[in-house]
Amino acid sequence: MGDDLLALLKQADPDVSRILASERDRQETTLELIASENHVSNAVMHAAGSWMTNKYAEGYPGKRYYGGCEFHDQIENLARDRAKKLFGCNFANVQPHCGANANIAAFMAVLNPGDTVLSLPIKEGGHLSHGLKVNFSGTFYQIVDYVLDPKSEMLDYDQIERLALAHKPKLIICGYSAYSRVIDFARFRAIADKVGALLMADIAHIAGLCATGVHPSPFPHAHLVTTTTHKTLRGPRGGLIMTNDADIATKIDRKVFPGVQGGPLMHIIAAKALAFGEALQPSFKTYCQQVVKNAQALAADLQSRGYRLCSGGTDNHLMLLDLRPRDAELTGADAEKWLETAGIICNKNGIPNDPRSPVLTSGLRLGTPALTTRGLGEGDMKRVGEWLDRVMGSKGDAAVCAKVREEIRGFCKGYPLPH
Ligand code: DSN
Repeated sequence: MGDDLLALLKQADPDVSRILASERDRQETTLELIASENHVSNAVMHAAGSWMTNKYAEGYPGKRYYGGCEFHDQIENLARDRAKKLFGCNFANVQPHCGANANIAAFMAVLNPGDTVLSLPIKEGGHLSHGLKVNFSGTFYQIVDYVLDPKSEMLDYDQIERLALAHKPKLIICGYSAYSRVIDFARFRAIADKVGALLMADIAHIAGLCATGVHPSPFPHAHLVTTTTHKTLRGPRGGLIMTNDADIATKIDRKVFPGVQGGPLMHIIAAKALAFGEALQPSFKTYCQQVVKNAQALAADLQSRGYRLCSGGTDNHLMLLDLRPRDAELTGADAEKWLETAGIICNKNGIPNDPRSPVLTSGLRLGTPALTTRGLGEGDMKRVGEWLDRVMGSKGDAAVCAKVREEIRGFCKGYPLPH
């Protein structure tokens, strides 16, 4: 689609076309290691840019506030049915514009302002919508933090249970943005049941892995499951909420619309339907398995070069590097900047108990979903590890970055974006 689209845009608007062409070139010639990003198929991209963008469809299939919604009902029903099949649950709302909106609607469906929520804070690998003070969650709800075990840097279920017993939260949240280990959803549910809390699993990062059995499913354990659709699930940018509880389902529908949003993005819902269809194919399971194999290969390579991985490794698509043992002076901010110059895109990330501020950090988060989509395998991870180490080891030396940039540009020619 790329060339056709750019030719059309060039005629319509050279300024927009120039910027989009540059972005395509950036994606094509760099290595995308941001754990929350991916490259969608051309079919998903087309669906997201389709006629469905022209229509208001406030409401739900069969109950819209606008005429002309026959095919919008069909596409939303298809997306809902496929989401249910993919995750093995009874209900799906495919309208949230993003993961944060899904979480707002989920909170509003089951909580009253002031209710207590037990969650992992962002500085330990949680998400801002799970209770950060300046976010809606930290503003309107009473947040109690659990933290990772300081030694193992893994979830400490005994501590979570103690906190749950002490604070009697109405909601317990699991599911994270920078946690590389398996989540024991059954154990979380047992803790929730002990204190009469609801369990919400935000599986945004691991959704593809959960859908394919590469990570255990949050069902039947979680009362509510929220996710984005664009990370390991490899769909368009968007959100999704699921449950098996009919009462919670009714509340979720009311809170997504009209509680939080107006008109749904029907073009994105069409693209979600398409992506869910792709994820139901056997090849998607193979893809997700390869994502994890690649992450483990990259993790092992970096460890062999003297980098410390938080928790000592990875079970999923991401890893969190503690840069300090390799270079006490190196910050995540510097590493992110130097690596971008060299054609490796990633993000600085705080590590548990990070002494540095969130704008500097001592860590780097790396993920393999996008590289795996392009076809890189475990053998390629050595190469990626070597480039990472050369750039960081040189402290961002301009000549080293320029050399690595050229090598990566050449390497990327062998791994084109989905077409
Ligand atoms: N901002 C996302 C991430 O990068 O993990 C989470 O929503």
